[in-house]
Amino acid sequence: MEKIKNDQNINKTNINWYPGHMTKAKRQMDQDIKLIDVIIEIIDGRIPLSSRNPDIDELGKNKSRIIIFNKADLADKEANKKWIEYFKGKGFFVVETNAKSGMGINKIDATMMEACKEKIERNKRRGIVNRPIRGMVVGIPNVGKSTFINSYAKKACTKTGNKPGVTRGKQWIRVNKNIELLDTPGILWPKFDDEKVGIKLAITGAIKDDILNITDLSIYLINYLKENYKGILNKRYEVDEDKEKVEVLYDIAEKRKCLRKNGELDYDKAAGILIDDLRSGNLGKITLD
Ligand SMILES: Nc1nc2c(ncn2[C@@H]2O[C@H](COP(=O)(O)OP(=O)(O)O)[C@@H](O)[C@H]2O)c(=O)[nH]1
Ligand SMILES: [Mg+2]
Repeated sequence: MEKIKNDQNINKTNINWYPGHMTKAKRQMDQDIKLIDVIIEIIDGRIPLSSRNPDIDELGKNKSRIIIFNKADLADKEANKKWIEYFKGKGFFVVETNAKSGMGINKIDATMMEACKEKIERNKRRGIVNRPIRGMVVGIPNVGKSTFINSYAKKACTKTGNKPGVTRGKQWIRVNKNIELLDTPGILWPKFDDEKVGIKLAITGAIKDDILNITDLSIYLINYLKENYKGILNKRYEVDEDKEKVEVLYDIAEKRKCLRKNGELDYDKAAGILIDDLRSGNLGKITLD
């Protein structure tokens, strides 16, 4: 009994709100990873660190690794460059993409081949030809896994179906004669060592915003924008952003005529407008990590 109570408390403090799910997803991924050569990890370019779950490094330690730096269209261009260099420096192959528009997708084939070069050469030496390299897309919720798979694979190719005995129950998408992709992406759980990571995940929409208070999120965002993207709040809402962060939120509520029924300012509504504007890119290209 005592233990259950504790678990519920953990849920309330938002550290780990889906432990059951997480264990199951991880076990599934452990199995799937055995079937593939290369892990295609999708991250949200606005939060390149916060949108990664480092468990993938352990799970995929013997596999080739590609990072898809997705939602690059919403993130700060200068920051994108720096983060991409950072990941390359760690030994990852990196492709910058907008999975929604298709930007960068044409670079995936060559990157897959490059990432699996050793494997392809080993196969050749052993006389194994015509064996496609196999990849699996992984990432935390909402980073664009489905959009990516659709954009990269689904349109132009056929499903290979089940291969009895070898890959029972698995659907593979044949991208071209050299490449196959596991049809279903692996879902990683966001990680919350740090409260700020949770806040950034909620602001960008990776986790449900009812888990964290939207006004708190907006205050964090206002403070961050004041410090890192001077002028953006002023430009969008015509507010004096040098004011204290809470007052900036009041001013946004006023400018946007966010009123409750009793005529008082509705800060929650203003917070919602701000967060929506960030998510849709209306505030401009912003990186939070
Ligand atoms: N602007 C932008 N939106 C994207 C991009 N990739 C995905 N999205 C959007 O992000 C949301 C989540 O994408 P989805 O593929 O469902 O994520 P999944 O949960 O990882 O499968 C959807 O609204 C997509 O249209 C991108 O590169 N740029
Ligand atoms: Mg999906």
